[in-house]
Amino acid sequence: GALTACGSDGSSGGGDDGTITMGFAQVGAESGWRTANTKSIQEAAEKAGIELKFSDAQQKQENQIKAIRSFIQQRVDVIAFSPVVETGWDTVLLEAKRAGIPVILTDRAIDSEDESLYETFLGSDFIEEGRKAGQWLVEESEGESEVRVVELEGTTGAAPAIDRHTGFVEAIEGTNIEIIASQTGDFTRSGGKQVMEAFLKAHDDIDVVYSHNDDMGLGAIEAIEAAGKKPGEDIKIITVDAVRDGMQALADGKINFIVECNPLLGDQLMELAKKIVAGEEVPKRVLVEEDTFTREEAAEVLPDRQY
Ligand code: GZL
Repeated sequence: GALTACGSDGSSGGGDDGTITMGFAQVGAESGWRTANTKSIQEAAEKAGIELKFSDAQQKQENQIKAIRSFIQQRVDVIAFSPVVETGWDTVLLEAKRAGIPVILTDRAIDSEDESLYETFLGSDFIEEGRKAGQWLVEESEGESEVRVVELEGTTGAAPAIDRHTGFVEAIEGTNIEIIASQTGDFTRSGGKQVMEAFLKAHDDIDVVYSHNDDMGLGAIEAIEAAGKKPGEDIKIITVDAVRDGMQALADGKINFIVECNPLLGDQLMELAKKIVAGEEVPKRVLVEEDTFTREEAAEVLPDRQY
């Protein structure tokens, strides 16, 4: 393992003055959620007195792997990252393990069999988010003959995309709700707009859009309005995240229901990092608190919304 410097009080980890250095490999800047998540991490590091080395991978796995390798070279005290997709991490995480540098997963998970490759995973339960979205639609569709859903999926292979689909399908099982088309919009507004334009050309009987994040849902609104239909009325929209722009569209009646995915993980991340560097035990899985919002609830909370 690494020769972690020991401060005068015998505390392990951190530079010779005890300052902890964290390398953070972020997914990118693809959505309002991601921007809020980055801000939370940077502000929390500042507040916690942790020196942050931050990289933006523009949603490319090879850039995240390069960043992690560079953090290993720089001998940071702890590495944290949000894996853009679930697979392909074992090699580089083994390198971190051999270098004696602990790794924290934030936001998204990996599917590795080897749980020793990371100390903890701090993030949402995406399957539960998908269930909440599906359950709302089931209640909303009581008495309807048939409900046809098109699905705007997040980045292919990403934990939130895989799990939000799984949870939604589980919730609508055995009901009159049917997903007639699914396609990735890569979590971006432009991606959501392009896919929705294609869906509208291919299907003239769409009742609902289930979008894995607000940004793609906002893109879908543009496409629906361009097609002369009323989003939120002719075609209902359900999204996930609850960032400001999504909540405004919800308050305006263009989105019908939003499942919150809390991006403000910064403070919890820095506390976990301090414990890990100090050699303390931490839980393998740390969940974040999050809610759901209807139109009335959005109007209430919008003024105080941090993101
Ligand atoms: C979810 C996060 C997702 C958001 C998207 O925790 O990974 O990535 O839902 C973001 O907005 O792009």
